[in-house]
Amino acid sequence: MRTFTFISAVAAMFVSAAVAGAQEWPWTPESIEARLKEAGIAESLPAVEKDVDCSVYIRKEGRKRPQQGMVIYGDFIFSGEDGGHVNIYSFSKADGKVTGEFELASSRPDNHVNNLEFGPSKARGSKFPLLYVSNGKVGSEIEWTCSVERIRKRKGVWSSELVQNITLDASEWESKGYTPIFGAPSWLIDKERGFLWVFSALKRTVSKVTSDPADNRYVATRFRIPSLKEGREVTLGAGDILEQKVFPFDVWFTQAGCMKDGKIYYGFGIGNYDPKRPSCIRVYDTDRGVIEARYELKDEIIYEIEDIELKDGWLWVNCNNNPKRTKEKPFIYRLSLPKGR
Ligand SMILES: [Ca+2]
Ligand SMILES: [Ca+2]
Repeated sequence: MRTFTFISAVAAMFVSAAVAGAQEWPWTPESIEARLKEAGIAESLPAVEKDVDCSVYIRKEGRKRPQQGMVIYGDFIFSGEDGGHVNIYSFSKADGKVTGEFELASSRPDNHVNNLEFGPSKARGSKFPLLYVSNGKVGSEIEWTCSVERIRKRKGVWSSELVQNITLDASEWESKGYTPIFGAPSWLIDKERGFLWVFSALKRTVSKVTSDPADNRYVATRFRIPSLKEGREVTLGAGDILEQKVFPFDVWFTQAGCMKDGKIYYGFGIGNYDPKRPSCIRVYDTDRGVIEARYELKDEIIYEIEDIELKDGWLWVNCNNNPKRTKEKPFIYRLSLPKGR
């Protein structure tokens, strides 16, 4: 088992290296914006956020695999890793010490755990809300499935139980008049309004597929949050779409994020591994259908943004780094919200 996990980890590193290294990405943030202006689809882009307050909040210990989705509930930071391991940290102590850990019920080598989200309220039989796990691994047989899990802590032992799979069926979106998505749905919970959103792109965001950023779009699609009474396996298709909003493709390399009251806070880029694909955050206003704020964070966030939480009036940005390139432990940054709110 240990050998198998090790081989998977090595394989995952090669895949990451192939994605980050071999592929020549010809666009910079500036040239993408210039191209969108030329194509007449940059009218609604707001100015880049200035004077951001950004600092390292936690240096996380206990890393086993690449850092991915993160959620915070009360004083508990749940930080997911590729494959399905979750480390728990104290938000108030901010000392980076692992206070607990468990494997997701959906843990498997091709579960990238790209985005973690909590449901709107505490789950029955748990001190925590239901956990919504986005896979995010293109080509995986579970790429289109969100695993819904119930976390338990009993006598100091953490565990997680699978209570539902939500699978997206996008086959009829286009024929029903919606903008289709290429795959890798990122599942977001709008806790304030009680909806489940799927964030993805029209085309896969690699240079082979998106040779021209003017041809791609980011797509946010709203659904109900399926009740557990709907069963263990739920499929959401075109007939379940409540609303869809389509945004300009002005930034590359989707990671993950969170929602609050109709707004999507989403991270992009691979940090300083490639100056053409630096750390960026966008805030999408799904009511108005516009990008509300743009952060360009190449100097502030040097590592790869993985997930974002909004808590106590700040954004908390979970990052991954490459242990071969730095001795630093992976960071969680504290970042100021957009101004003018
Ligand atoms: Ca990621
Ligand atoms: Ca998230």
